[in-house]
Amino acid sequence: MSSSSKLYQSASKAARSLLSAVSQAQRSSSSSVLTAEGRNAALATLTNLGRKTLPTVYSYHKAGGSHRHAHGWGWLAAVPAAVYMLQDQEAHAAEMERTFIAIKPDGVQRGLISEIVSRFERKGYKLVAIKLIVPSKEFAQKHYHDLKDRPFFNGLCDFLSSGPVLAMVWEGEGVIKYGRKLIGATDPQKSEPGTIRGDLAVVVGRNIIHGSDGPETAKDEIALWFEPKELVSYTSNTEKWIYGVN
Ligand code: DAT
Ligand code: MG
Repeated sequence: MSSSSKLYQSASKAARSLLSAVSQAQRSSSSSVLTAEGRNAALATLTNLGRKTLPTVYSYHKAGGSHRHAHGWGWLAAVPAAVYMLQDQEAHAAEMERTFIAIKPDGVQRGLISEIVSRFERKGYKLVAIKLIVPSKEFAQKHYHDLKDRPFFNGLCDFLSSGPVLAMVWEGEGVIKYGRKLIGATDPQKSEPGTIRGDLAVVVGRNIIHGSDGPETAKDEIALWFEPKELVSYTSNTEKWIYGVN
């Protein structure tokens, strides 16, 4: 198990025990259910997790520090929020990867941009870069350099540089491999129905979309098509509903 998975699990466990302590306390009208000692232990758990991995939670706790010694149950209101923030951070602790996806000139001309983008969006992946460009033939040759000895290489590069290409970077857990599943087999005659090529393309020479085939190519292709400043890192509000461990 990777260290981030371990962190992920220990954060989950801490979040769950906090939630159960809180709901137990909320079920009882007596304020003695969760003692000051227990409360401080719970907050210490959050703080320790925060120090290690969860800066948002830590600063949240620090910002709310004045409530620590307050009497009553006011501080409890902060706990579920902190737990959700913890879960937010958990999502980030998971290993996110990025892949390069491009809608080729045939897909753009056929008006399939929104259809294809929506399949990645609906799955739960996050768009972190996008632009419409007409690549030069030299650029297309760089992109497809692995195929330079294939008989179709020249025609393929002519085609890729024949019109606008929608270049994108998508982020998510397992997005490189699963993105290829969404796309389907290279030859649309063999792509399964339900995949992008299976549903929307007929022949290999017009298979409408490109997707990186592994972590190394993903890295190289993102670097070829985008400058680092064009990649936008942000937190999506839906992440806590897309990632989580129960
Ligand atoms: P993929 O695009 O699924 O990663 P690939 O990297 O093997 O497939 O090939 C790149 C593109 O080259 C592919 O999308 C379409 C074209 N191509 C592949 N095999 C071909 C063939 N046998 N005849 C014509 N074009 C082909
Ligand atoms: Mg390929």
